[in-house]
Amino acid sequence: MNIRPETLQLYLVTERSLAAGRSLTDVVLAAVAGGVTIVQIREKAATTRAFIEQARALKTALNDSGVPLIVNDRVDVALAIGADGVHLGDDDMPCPEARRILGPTAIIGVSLAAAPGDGFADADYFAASPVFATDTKPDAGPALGLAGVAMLRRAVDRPLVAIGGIDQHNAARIIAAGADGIAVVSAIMAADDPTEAAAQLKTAVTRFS
Ligand code: TZP
Ligand code: MG
Repeated sequence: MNIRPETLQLYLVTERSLAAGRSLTDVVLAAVAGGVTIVQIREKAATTRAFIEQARALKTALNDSGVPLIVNDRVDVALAIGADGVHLGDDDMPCPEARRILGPTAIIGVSLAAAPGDGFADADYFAASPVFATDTKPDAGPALGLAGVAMLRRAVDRPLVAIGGIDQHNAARIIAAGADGIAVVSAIMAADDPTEAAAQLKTAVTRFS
């Protein structure tokens, strides 16, 4: 296992379109100052070249913080920039192939909507997705709810984070349901003050951890 549960406490997933004129790096660093513990760069529209440039810039910016950088979907981009790991969904490279390419120390995360079958032995953590419906990813599938988080907590023996529609008002309930942490996009990326938003989320998470 290449990640400790505490590292998942406050997981920021980026969305450039919500940065509202601010640079992605500035929003992410402000959020890290507020307590973000891990960052995933998610660039659904970027070309491969642009994704590599943006991921490399973010990795450099995060270097001093010690906060790990995970790449969404793309094992090749993660490998190219020496990211700490990759986050894989249903349509992405299967875990065993990702492990073979990235090596034994890379962090591999996998989104789950149901208990995993075979083929997930190489995953370091899982994400319950989506826990609630969200405008940020309208095609994310049916909401699992808190009962789904609790079910996955019982089903997996790895660190577990939850994503989808999480904000400062429901964050504590996610942890109470058994997740080690919360992953958010809009609650931080769209906040006027990402430092303050992250700090409030962190308080909600750690109160119940
Ligand atoms: N995967 C499942 S839901 C989601 C992703 C990337 C988006 C979560 O965004 P928000 O704004 O935190 O609801
Ligand atoms: Mg994906």
